[in-house]
Amino acid sequence: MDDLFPETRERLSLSSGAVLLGGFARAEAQALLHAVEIITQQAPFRHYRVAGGGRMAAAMTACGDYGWVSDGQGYRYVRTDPLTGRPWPALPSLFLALAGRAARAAGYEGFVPQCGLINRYAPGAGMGLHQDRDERIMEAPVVSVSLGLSAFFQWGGAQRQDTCRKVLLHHGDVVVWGGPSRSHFHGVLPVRSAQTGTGLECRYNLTFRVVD
Ligand SMILES: O=C(O)CCC(=O)C(=O)O
Repeated sequence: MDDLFPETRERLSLSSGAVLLGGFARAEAQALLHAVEIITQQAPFRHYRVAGGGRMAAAMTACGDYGWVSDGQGYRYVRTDPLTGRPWPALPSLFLALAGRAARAAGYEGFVPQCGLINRYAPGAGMGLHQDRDERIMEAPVVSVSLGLSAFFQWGGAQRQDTCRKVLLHHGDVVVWGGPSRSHFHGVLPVRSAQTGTGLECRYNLTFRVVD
């Protein structure tokens, strides 16, 4: 099934340890977007290069003690923004509180992220199937918040060739994955434009992570 009726999306298990919390962040979406705007004044969006030389379709930035970067030296977390030479902007308390609440709702107590990665997807941009494995601590979950345009999230298994489930993520949805699902493959299909509702012309995704 590609999409789900609202009443079944409030808490939808994707696999053991992974759950969609439909609309969990909707009430605070405007405040989250405002925080993103302030962060990106200090650490602007940029397109990283990936292994092989291509450009990532999603523009990225980060906040917190660490940001994820990709360059000629590979994929990794660093404490200083290579674009500005300054530390990443602090994680706003709003982000910390939401991440902790969402993790708890998904069954993960005591989640305190060190990093908030921010992806911006213009229409046509997506993210290929991948695992999140650059964090040195894999015990903590990843908390992922969707804002703006809707997009199909691909949720796979521990192996790249495992069958993927497609779930449409809307403005204010949160997905949490950890435990047995922490290394599952996932991706985002190219975002389509011309949607109504939020007035935003792109999709934002915030992921909160523990790095070390
Ligand atoms: O945009 C999303 O929903 C997922 C982002 C993602 O997979 C990542 O940042 O690793």
